[in-house]
Amino acid sequence: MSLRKLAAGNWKMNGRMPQLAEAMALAGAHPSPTVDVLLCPPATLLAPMAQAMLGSAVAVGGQDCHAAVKGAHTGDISAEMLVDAGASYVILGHSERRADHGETSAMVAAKVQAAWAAGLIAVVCVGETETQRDAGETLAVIGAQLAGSLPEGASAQNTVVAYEPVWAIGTGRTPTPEQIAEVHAFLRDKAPDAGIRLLYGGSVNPGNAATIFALANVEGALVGGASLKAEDFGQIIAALQ
Ligand code: G2H
Repeated sequence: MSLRKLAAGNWKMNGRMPQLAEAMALAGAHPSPTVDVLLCPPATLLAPMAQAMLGSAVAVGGQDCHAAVKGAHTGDISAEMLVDAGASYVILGHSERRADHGETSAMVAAKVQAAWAAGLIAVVCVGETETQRDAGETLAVIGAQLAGSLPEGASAQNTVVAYEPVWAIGTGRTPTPEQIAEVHAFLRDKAPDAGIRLLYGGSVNPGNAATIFALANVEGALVGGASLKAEDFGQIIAALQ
């Protein structure tokens, strides 16, 4: 049985309390019988957003978690704390975490284990840099990231994989449909469970969403900038239906 498509909004380090109203408007305006909707706000908004979404079909998620259950890790947040706040998903291994915080695939795999243990669905990100693409290394890089970031036991129930080419993130540039299709076919082949949902992420907007979602093996999107506007994100959700 294939799972529903997933529209995931990654607010990154954007959004303060006033944006909650937008999120609530989104929950009310876009009930979708066929698409799972997920919002991943900054940690400060997680609990109030989860509270606001109670009774709606919109799930909330974290943007990272620590691999440990608890301890002396100043500034970090555990998977169980995300659950306490109302999260059901967590984004792990985003390229911004890999770049800004030196996260390796082994570190990501440890975080995925922690997320699963807490009952969270892990949204695991992979993607090549422009230099790697130009060198013809795209599939090798993505294959290594996937194998290194997913522990034994990854399934459609506990894992989502997002392909996010680093050079397409926040730049307004997107790969060609052929490039996305090639990577997603590769991910479908390499993913340990054929039911794992495969998202595309990187400058998804209302103008390009339909073309991307029409591609084989694209079962949703991880959306950054466009998820900050309820109207734009609503159009992206609509394009997935
Ligand atoms: C890629 C994406 C969200 P944006 O990072 O994960 O961001 O849509 O702004 O490129």
